Amino acid sequence: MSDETPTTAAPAAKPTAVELVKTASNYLAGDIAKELDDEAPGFGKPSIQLLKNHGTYQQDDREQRKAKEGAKSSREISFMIRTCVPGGKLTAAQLLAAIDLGDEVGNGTIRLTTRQAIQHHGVVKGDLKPFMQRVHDIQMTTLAACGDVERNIMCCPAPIHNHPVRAEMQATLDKLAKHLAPRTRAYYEIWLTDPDTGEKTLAGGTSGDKDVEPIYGPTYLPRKFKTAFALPEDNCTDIYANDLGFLVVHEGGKILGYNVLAGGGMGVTPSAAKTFPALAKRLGFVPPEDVLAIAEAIVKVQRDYGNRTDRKTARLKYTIHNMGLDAFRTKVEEYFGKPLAPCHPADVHGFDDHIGWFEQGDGKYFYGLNVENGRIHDRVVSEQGGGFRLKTALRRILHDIKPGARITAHQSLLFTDLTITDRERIVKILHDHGVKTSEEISTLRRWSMACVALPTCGLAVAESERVLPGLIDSLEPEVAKLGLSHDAFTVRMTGCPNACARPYNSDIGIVGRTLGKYTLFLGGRLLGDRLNTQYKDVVPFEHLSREITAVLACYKAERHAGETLGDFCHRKGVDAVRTWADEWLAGARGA
Ligand code: SRM
Ligand code: SF4
Repeated sequence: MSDETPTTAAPAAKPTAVELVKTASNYLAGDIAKELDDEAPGFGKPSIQLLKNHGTYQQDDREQRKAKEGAKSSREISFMIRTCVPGGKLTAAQLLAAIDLGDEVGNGTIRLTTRQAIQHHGVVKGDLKPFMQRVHDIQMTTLAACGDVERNIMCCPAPIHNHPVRAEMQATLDKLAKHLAPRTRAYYEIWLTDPDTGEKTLAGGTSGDKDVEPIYGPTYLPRKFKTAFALPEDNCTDIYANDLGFLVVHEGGKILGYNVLAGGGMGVTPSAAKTFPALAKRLGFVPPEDVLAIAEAIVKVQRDYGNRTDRKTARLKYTIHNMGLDAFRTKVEEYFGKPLAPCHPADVHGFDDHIGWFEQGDGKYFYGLNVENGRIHDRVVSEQGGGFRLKTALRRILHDIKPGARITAHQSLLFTDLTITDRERIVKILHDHGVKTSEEISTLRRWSMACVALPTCGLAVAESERVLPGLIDSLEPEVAKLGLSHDAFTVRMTGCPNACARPYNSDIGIVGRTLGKYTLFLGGRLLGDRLNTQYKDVVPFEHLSREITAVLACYKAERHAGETLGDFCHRKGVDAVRTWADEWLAGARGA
């Protein structure tokens, strides 16, 4: 069954427009090459869809739209480009090149994403090809960073060498990332042909030729597909939010196998009741040598049974919901060719964001630097001072010290392979550029995360990255007054319910509802294994600080010893927390 030519589910209904585009594209080639050479600043609709699979989104700065109203074209087109960084692991040279690209053809900043990848914004059409070529030159790719394929696979990035399990897990991720990478030649032919000779050939294969894409077939997947690896004691990759998760089961420094989790996903469309966030379900256990085969089987089941008639319900979570978990498992076993063993009892019980100084176990050190919302930029407020120059500081560190670099799933950065003397040098460089070390920022800020949102994200209905730092500024003194400065809880904000900063399993989720207004969620937790519950809706941004402070006051007053914020809200229930907090806000509790 697994070797059969892919078929699509629900044949009676009409495939979506995106499906038709993929089908006609000859393995993602379409008319991209032709349109790349024309004079227009952007691409036609089918190419815009296909380009996502090549790692780029056609966008426009939504604030420029307003500024240009009345002009011939009110949209200034540019492109977001995402580069894959499997497991978040890259070299100093690669990160430096990414920063250079941001300066040379992007908007002068780069962004570390919630899935350990890198995003550039503001690239114009004429710079796309040189951009892809530079990325290729540094042995990286943008292929499959977005689109209906396996995305950047996540893995705990910590380089802890006396923990052989981590090294083996990271090596397995590398193999899986290669195995699930699309094999179409379209990417190479469009972006990587010699610009001088202009030599181009048609994309490999013809529609229906399963050898071009033995795993995906000509129509690829019905929707994006995301995979993560995690350890029970360290779920820093938020494994339960992924379509496919491999939870390492280990004993005595050896990997016994992996618990396979399937069907996690966060995005919701509020107008469509059929959509919902879901945690991945525990499917079964596989020995290490079966990781590639089980991943391939699950991808193929999703390929053949995922919904290609409605993109809103096309993710694996809906396939599992519609089939039922047992029927899904049976189908996976059929494709896998043997039964799946039941899950090992191991489950997530710890979380580490790897921020701060650590020994690697090989005589070297690594340092986790908190990068607020993953944005690497210089923010000079005035000639007299203020602001910080993070981008310039990173250039110095990467150039002078040449550490390894790793991106965390919390949008931050690890410098690896440091000697003891590098510690002082790094701190000095950061301070010289007005950048706070991780030790100098609050626990609250360290565990906060915001998505991109305005002005580039076409789906944003509210601000996120640009307002979360200010919200944290206003919360910090309140948290200190309550004596909670050392309590770790996740605050995750997004500019819409698509949930790119994974707000639905956080302690405090803040989700854009409409411009300047948000829905508040409570009761998830650091471990990432529980969805939170809606607490208040349509909360104006200006009220968020006091609303959250009231919740924290309730937590402080009524928590059990050792109870985390999320566990407290979950135990007490959002209704009881709301009643208490509203009384506190009204002054009835001595606020
Ligand atoms: Fe996301 C769409 C940014 C992680 C769920 N996401 C988008 C787009 C491409 C907007 C668009 O479709 O036009 C955003 C680009 C905005 C911009 O201007 O840069 C965008 N997503 C991001 C990033 C950069 C947020 C960040 O601040 O880091 C993250 C890039 C990750 C990466 O490197 O691959 C990012 N997105 C996520 C996550 C978190 C995760 O994967 O762990 C989620 C929730 C998990 C999930 O997939 O369910 C997520 N993004 C979505 C969705 C909702 C998908 C759904 O099934 O409902 C969309 C909209 C869509 O696909 O239609 C979306
Ligand atoms: Fe855009 Fe919404 Fe994702 Fe934020 S959550 S980046 S606003 S799609």
